[in-house]
Amino acid sequence: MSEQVGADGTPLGRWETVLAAVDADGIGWVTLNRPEKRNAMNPLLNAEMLSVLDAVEEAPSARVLVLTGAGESFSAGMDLKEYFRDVDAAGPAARARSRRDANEWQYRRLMLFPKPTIAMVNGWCFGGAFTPLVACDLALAATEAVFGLSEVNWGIPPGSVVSRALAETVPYRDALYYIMTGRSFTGEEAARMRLVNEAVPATELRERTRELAVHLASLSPAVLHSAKVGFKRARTMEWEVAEEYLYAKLDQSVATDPEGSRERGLSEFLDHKSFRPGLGAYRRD
Ligand code: ACO
Ligand code: V55
Repeated sequence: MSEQVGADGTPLGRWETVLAAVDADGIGWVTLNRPEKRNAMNPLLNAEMLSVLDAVEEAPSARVLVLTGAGESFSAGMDLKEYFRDVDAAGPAARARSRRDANEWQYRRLMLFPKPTIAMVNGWCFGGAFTPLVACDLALAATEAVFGLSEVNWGIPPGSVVSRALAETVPYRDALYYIMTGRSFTGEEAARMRLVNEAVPATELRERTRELAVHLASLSPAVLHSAKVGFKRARTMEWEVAEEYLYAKLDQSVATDPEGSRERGLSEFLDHKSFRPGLGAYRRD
């Protein structure tokens, strides 16, 4: 008998603070799940996310990762009680450990994650939540979602790589305006300044995200991986170095792609005339 796959899909494991499941479309939905605390990121969530990312990476059925939040929040940022106050009390070793776990999943693991990643900002998104938001390849938000660099409102400058992530995505004046005023802004404004690709009404967010994820899942995983890592790595390189690196990445992709995408694509266009690459991809199945 085949395994039941419900609307939310097959669970990838059990965690206290995160839900992770792969649905029938191959979408790995990762849902930060402390809705009663607005999905604030505490040390347990940060440690669990490392194991969740391993599970999504290792599941052959998961072709795209979507990161979102349970309830009315994407994430209210770092947990002010458990990540700051309680960790202060536990001493410097505990602080070093909890910073390491947070940064490890929020950008090191996520930024170059081998599968395409989409942040689906369903609601509140504050402070530390900007790091995984920017580390995801693409981002969609509810028009009504509320974002903010609220650090200055409660007494710290943005820490970790939050300001670095802002500098990567939004213009200088917008970044400093929100970092320095602590004022919040909506999903609509986030799309205007290109912090997210697009904002759609909350009622349409999941379907729009699914459509984008299904499209990414239709393309060759090996080619997409090389394309994303190539772009993210080459951003900070000199042109001459980028040329060497991107050619090396291209040749690596062609040499290791288990589907032989390049030869297949050339043949479908040149020999079979079955598709026009300018207007879409050939059918992989
Ligand atoms: N850390 C710890 N607990 C939090 C956090 C947080 N970041 N955010 C919300 N909570 C908790 C609240 O303490 C409250 O807990 P309780 O029910 O046990 O008292 C519960 O979540 C609900 O919070 P409310 O404030 O009642 O929820 P509301 O829906 O009215 O407001 C909002 C939501 C706007 C997100 C508000 O909770 C808030 O401002 N949170 C803090 C946002 C923030 O500034 N985060 C830190 C960014 S800086 C950084 O990440 C380093
Ligand atoms: C922030 C995030 C941190 C931290 C200190 O401003 C500040 C956000 C992810 O960890 O340790």
